[in-house]
Formats: sequence, C-alpha cells, structure tokens
Amino acid sequence: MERTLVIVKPDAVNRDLVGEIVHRFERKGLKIAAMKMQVLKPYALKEHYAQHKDKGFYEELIKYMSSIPCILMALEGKDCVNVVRKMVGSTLGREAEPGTIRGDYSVSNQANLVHASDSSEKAEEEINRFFGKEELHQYNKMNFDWIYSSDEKCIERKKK
Ligand code: FUP
Repeated sequence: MERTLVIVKPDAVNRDLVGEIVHRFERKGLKIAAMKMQVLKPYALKEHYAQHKDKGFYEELIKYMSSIPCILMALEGKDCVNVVRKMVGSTLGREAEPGTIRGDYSVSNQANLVHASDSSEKAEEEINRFFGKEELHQYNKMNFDWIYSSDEKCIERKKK
C-alpha cells in the first residue's frame, strides 16, 4: 500500500484541531503507520521546502513551521497520496472546497493547517526525512477487510 506524510501544522495545534484532523483520516479508512509530536528543526524544514527557497514567504514559512510542535503522521492506504491531497484541499484556505480540511477550517495560505506529500516519490523522501525506521510500524489493520474489496487487496499483494 502507498504511504504519505502528513504534518499537522502549528496553527492546527494552536486552534485545537489536531483531533478533528486525525479523526478525518482515521474515519476515511487510512492506516496510521507512524505518529509523533515534534518541534521541527529549521534545517529539516529548509530541505522540506527547498522548492520554495526563492519565494518571498520562504523565511517566514520556516520560522512559522518551527515555532511550536507539529504532529507528524505517516498514513498508509491504496492511492494514499491522492486520497489525502483531496481531503486536505487546495493551498489557499479561502479558495479550498468546503468539505476539505482547509476549506472547512482555514482562510490563509500559510496557516493552512496541514501539509500532505504531493507524489509517492516525495512521500517516501519526506517520511524518511522526519521519521526513523524504528518509528514506522508494520501491523495488520484488522478493519482493512471491511475497507477494501478482496480484489483491491489482491492487487496490492501482487504489486509487492
Ligand atoms: P501545498 O502543497 O498545498 O501545501 O502548497 P505549496 O507546496 O504550494 O506551499 C507550501 C507551503 O508554503 C504552504 F503550505 C504554505 C506556504 N505558502 C505561503 O506561506 N505563502 C504562499 O503564498 C504560498 C504558500
């Protein structure tokens, strides 16, 4: 199954939205493979947001993201990257669709509650940046039998 990195950002922690956000991913049927609370180091964030290093908001973004602890999660499921990006919504909270996390709870572009990886390759890179191997758990999630068809589970098994 595919994995993705989710960072529940400082604004969500300060606004008591951690439970709501985690709850949405759980209810959707995604598996939590790793989860922790951590103040992110500026050097790791600079690497994480390297694609934005020439943008005006870059320094401010690094400062904001390292200001208080974030919740980090590695989520797992079929097409997990895409599923989670759809649930998170577009970057600017004011324009994000209602029903998405940003669309329901954010009106900002910086304080937009959640980071989610944008490709499978990036997800693996980001998970390895923020989690050690010993923090990533492999276990049978019993309710996967009720979340996926046997075909979907077979396809996943063949891919491995
Ligand atoms: P996303 O993938 O939706 O998180 O968005 P981007 O990769 O485009 O942007 C990464 C982060 O940069 C956003 F989550 C917040 C921040 N950002 C700003 O602070 N100001 C902007 O104008 C655009 C993005």
